[in-house]
Amino acid sequence: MSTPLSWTELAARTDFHLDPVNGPTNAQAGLRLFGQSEADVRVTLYRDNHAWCPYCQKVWLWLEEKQIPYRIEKVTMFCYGEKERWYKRIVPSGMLPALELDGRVITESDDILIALEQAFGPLGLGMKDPAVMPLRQLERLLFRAWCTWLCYPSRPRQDQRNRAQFVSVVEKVEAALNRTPGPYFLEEFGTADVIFTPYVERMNASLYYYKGYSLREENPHFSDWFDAMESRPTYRGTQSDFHTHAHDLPPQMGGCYKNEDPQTPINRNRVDNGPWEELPDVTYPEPETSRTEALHRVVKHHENIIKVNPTQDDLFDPALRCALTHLMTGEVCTPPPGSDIGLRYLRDRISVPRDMSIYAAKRLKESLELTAALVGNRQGTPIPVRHRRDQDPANFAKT
Ligand SMILES: N[C@@H](CCC(=O)N[C@@H](CS)C(=O)NCC(=O)O)C(=O)O
Repeated sequence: MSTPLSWTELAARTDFHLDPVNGPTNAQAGLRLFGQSEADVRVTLYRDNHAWCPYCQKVWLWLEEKQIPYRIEKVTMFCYGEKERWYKRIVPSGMLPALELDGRVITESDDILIALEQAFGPLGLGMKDPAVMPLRQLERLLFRAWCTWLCYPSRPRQDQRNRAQFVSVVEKVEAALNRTPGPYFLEEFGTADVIFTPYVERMNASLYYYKGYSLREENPHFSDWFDAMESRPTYRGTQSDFHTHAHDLPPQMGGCYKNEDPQTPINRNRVDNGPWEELPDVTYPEPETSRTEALHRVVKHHENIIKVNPTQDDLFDPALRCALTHLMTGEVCTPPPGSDIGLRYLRDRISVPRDMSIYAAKRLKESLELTAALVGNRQGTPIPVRHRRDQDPANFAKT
């Protein structure tokens, strides 16, 4: 097949609809009501545009679990653009997250959760509960061991020592998870699980990509915990994928360094070039809507997607439609010669969950790559590691 479907024909092939305000957890919402009225809103969460900030994910997940009605104001992170002046008037440091509760501004994610608990009650056992406190300390210990391993260049022997140090803390976490009858950190799901979520998700992605180490696959209790988290629609709505984290972390962390483990290049190739289906970043069954979701999101934003792509518009437009035609019909559609770079540029910039959910992104990447490979093997412009200004939201319409 050489003629792709038109934008009108493509639009007709998706009936994907998600109610951002009252539907399941999603990254696009500006208001969350959980069936309540706007007059009930006492909270505004200030978080980053791209859902990359781990501390924001912590507060986001807590609000979703407790179904507290809230507004969301999205702010630019230093690594991908300029901080909004209006935000610096509220939070002069520009740091995220911040929360406004009954008109009072609170920063520092732990202080935010404590304030939310005071207003709305704890999620399971609270932040200062004697059972939760040691788990919060353990999370910080794991965080530090992860940073030491990931964020400094090291020779093989030092890398091995850093790995051993990290694994020794993981063993403590495995032991903590093993002490409870269920998959969570305490008998019931609660604050402790929320506290661990953002960085454990990022550890799973980054160590797989930079160190050839698969946290989720190598540790049975972590594996059960991830599976249990993925059974929660709240977590699924905030969940990212390996590719997004592998490339959003370097500028945020001040660098991520790969080691010389023979598994590392294999993992890196899988994350960057697929097949994405095989990655241990998700295990819940793929929803039937993954393709229609991906199509819906691209159709909605296609004008901007085409505008920011490095390939000429009149070349990239049909190439993108070829990939989407493949996504929806399974039929191979040859794009114009020279469009491989543009297709891979987009493949590398699908951000989960900002743009779409994890399975939708896998399906779209698969079709973009298969279509690009028909006309060439050139890679897109490399993803920068010191900043992500290629992701400046100023180039995109508000979702
Ligand atoms: N201790 C703070 C840490 C917050 C933090 O480090 N936020 C980062 C993003 S993850 C930030 O706002 N950096 C400024 C920026 O990237 O614009 C908390 O728990 O809230």
